[in-house]
Amino acid sequence: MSNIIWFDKEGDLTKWESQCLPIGNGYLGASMFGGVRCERIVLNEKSLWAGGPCKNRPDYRGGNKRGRYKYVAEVQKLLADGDYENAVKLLPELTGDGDFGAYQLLCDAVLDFDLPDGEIKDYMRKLDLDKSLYSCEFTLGGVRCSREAFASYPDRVIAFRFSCSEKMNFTLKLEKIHPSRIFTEDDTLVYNGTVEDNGMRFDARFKVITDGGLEIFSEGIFVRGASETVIYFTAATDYEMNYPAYRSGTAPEAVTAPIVKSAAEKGWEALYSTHYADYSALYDRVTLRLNSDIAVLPADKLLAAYRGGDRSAMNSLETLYFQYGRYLLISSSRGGALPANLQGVWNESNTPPWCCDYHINVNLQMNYWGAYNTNLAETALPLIDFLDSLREPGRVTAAEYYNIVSDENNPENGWTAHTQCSPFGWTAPGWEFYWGWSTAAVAWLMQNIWEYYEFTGDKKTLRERIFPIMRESVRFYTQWLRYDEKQDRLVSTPTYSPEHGPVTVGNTYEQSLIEQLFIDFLAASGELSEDGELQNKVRGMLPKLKPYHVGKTGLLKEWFEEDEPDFDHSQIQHGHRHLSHLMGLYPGKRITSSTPEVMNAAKMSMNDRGDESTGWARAYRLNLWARTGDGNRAHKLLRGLLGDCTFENLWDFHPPFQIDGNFGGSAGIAEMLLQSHEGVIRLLPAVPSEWQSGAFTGLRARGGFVVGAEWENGAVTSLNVSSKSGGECTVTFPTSGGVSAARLKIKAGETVKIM
Ligand code: FUC
Repeated sequence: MSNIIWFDKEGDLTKWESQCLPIGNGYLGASMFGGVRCERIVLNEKSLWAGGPCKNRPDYRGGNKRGRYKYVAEVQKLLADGDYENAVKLLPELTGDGDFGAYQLLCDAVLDFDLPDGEIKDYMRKLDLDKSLYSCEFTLGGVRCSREAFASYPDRVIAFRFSCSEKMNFTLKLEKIHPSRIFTEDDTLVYNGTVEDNGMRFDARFKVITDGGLEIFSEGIFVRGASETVIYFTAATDYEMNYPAYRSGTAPEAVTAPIVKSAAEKGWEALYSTHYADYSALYDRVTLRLNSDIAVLPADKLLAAYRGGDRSAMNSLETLYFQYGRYLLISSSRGGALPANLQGVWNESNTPPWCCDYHINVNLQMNYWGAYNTNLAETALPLIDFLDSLREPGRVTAAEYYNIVSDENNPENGWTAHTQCSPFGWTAPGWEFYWGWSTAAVAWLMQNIWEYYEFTGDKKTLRERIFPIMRESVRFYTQWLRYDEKQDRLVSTPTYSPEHGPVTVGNTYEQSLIEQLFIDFLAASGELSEDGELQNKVRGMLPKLKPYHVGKTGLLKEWFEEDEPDFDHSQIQHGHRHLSHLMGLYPGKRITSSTPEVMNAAKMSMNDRGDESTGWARAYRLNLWARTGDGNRAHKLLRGLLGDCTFENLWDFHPPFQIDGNFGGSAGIAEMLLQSHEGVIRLLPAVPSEWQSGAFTGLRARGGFVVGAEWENGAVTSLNVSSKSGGECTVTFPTSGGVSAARLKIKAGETVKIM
């Protein structure tokens, strides 16, 4: 089955987040509407940011205020003494300040086509996920027009092709531009400028190869009498992921000019085949079929049919959404570039929601949940690089807010970051405590990078890239934890469960994330045969974290103090979108079938939170229910995510558009089909009754195993497991008579067919 998002009508050029179709190569993004006479292409370069260090901001310090640890100590003392009122008064001191900046739009390219009058016929615009190719075709006044575009990672270029059965004219004009010079060099339109806020330099080039005439005017080009025009577009900035200056010192035009030149030399066909080879090497690893009947409908009608409960629309949309998440990840997260931000790489504004940043109290983590189980581990490399780049600025934050100091005698002594991060090493808390303080956010992110190793077995990357980041984070937490007499635990304090409830000591969110980090760190140390003082310290601290407690109500406690008489229950929101006390169930591995009491409390907590929420929060619930093994409930969440939180172009909304829900949804579908967090590979652990039959290939399990299976009436009918590097595993799978298990020994490069 082909995976195509298509429409039989033009998109509304004013409704970007719901109508556009996106392409991207990790560095660059373009989104198109399929406008017939007028088309708008929103263009992005992922490092184009306002904020950060610059001439006008010589004292930029990543948001860090000085000497905050004194207030932190005071707050800790007051909380330990039970003086909540005075502790809270000091919280405004535990914040960061300064210009955070924001992800910027590069510009809009607006195209006006000189077309005959008449009715638009045979219109179709589509994003073909299998081919990673956008196209739009129609007939107007007897003229057939075709427009295509793709974004190539290997050639770092976006190519647009405009063809017509008759010779036609069009203009291309750049709008919503930054301070710049727009000029031409031969057949190339150059848009060269700076971001006003910080002087970041950028250069964008449109090299125009046409069989018609080409004229240049001040903000654009005029193409006359052409039946085919190809535009090779690229852009670059002088940003570099390098503390403290964050500038490369290289003129961006030195990057862009050779790119468009060689792209044009290569030409459309050869560029596309390089692009397709690169893309399909990732994308084609996984296929999915749910049941057999499918609906072939434009995306808006498919969504409507899905909402109406149409079975074939369900099969089609769920597989499409699954692959769309993978497409979006490949298109927005590739090695060498920044990781996928709140909107991947796509952005139409200079003041986007939440600055279109790197939010780490759920969003950035969720962006990468599908990277491993949907077999796209390479897309997580930008995340590893980014976290590595936060270590140096994160040491300043560790020193100023936590008094954990790195110096010559004690280098790499601990780094941290809070709710929001920028490409300029903003690691300080936000400018308001109640959303901005999140000491355990980094511990959470450490799961994302440890899993890279769990799923790939790539020891070199573990040793050289991942372990140093984890180890320094572990150093931070081992110095941060305090013994609390009242609780008889080692605690993080003060803690604030993301955007919910009162400020407390050792809440479940922080305790459970630090516990998981310590466990993963010991596992990583074991893999690398590293053992020493730090590992001993961690072993000693681990049992004293005691994160999970079941409250009087039977729910898993989000706050340790919940049952105390003076606990302020009025601050609890039962339907809150965050599920911060359930980290141990997903993405963590501490609440499992072997901890039935806590599992039960977790389920009660999930019921208490309810199923209705914002986009990402539904995707989160979907993954959690998948982990409990309740396929029907997971499916209910998936239906809610698709039915209530998805735009026509299948982008997730919070609202507004936020890409984490797409990624979390895709990861959740994989989690319903295959799980491997309990030491065995479990097939169809949470398959709903709606998925009677189906098949998948290429899903990945921990240990680097790749699994393909088919099922009928919930029973596996065909199953194979392969491994690149070889290994042993146990696989369990439902059969018509119950659950079977197989112990496998797989040689490197071998595929074992179990049935
Ligand atoms: C977190 C969430 C919000 C939003 C923001 C970008 O802080 O609580 O809902 O998704 O990130």
